[in-house]
Amino acid sequence: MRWGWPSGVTKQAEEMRVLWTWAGVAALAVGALVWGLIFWCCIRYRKKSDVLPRQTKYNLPIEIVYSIAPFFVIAGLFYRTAVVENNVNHLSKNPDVLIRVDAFKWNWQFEYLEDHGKKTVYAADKSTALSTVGSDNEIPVLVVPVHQSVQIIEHSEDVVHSFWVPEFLFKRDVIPYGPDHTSEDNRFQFEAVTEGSYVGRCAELCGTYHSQMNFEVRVVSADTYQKYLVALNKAGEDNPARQSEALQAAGMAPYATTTHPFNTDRTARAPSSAQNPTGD
Ligand SMILES: [Cu+2]
Repeated sequence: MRWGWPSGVTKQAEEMRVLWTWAGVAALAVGALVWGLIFWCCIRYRKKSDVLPRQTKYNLPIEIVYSIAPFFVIAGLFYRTAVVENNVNHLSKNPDVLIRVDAFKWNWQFEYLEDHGKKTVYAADKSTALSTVGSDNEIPVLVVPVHQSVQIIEHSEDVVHSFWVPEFLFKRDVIPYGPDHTSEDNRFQFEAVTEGSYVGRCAELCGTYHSQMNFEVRVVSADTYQKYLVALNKAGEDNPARQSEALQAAGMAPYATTTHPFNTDRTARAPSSAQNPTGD
């Protein structure tokens, strides 16, 4: 039973769904009790004659019970919410995959920093992380392995953006902290459980082309993910087509399939391509 809760594709989204379902069960239980008491009173104490019934007031035990009972209901809801929230915000010391997301007006760059504790760097230049960046006519694609903990470090080059994947049921603001970091870049972590392609969007109004600041998340098998990293390395650092070449080499569609460049219509499912920048 999900009672209108959208289906997510991460472990975290499923935890939220469970909280929602049980909150619904609790609400229905309270509802059943209240409806039951109302109908019981209506029937038990309906008017039977013109004699004025015995008048009662100030029942202290009942008043104490109905003052304290809601406190326990609220405490229970609060506790479960706090537990799920902590799990959703949980960061492991050693996530399986560490990726830096750079947001800028108006696109995204994905840097694959670490894979199981090992730095992923271009073989030719051992200091640069494997990365891809979106452009006016190519949607940036973030590839992550299924059933692995993926930690994201968010970094903004200019203004506030927000990393949002509707199917993750999650978004997190990307805050620019400037050169003298007064705080740390936002981090979050997820574990995807369903392979597939999911559209991602910027969810914080960030300027003229905010609505076109889309990306795509590909959740793939661990094997395909490894192939993708190898292919990225092979495609080279200065190759403008490295993303599409690497996606294809790893056996995936070379361009985003959930969104088009310059087309924010979420129902448009035809593949985007560099040759078709307007998406029509
Ligand atoms: Cu933005």
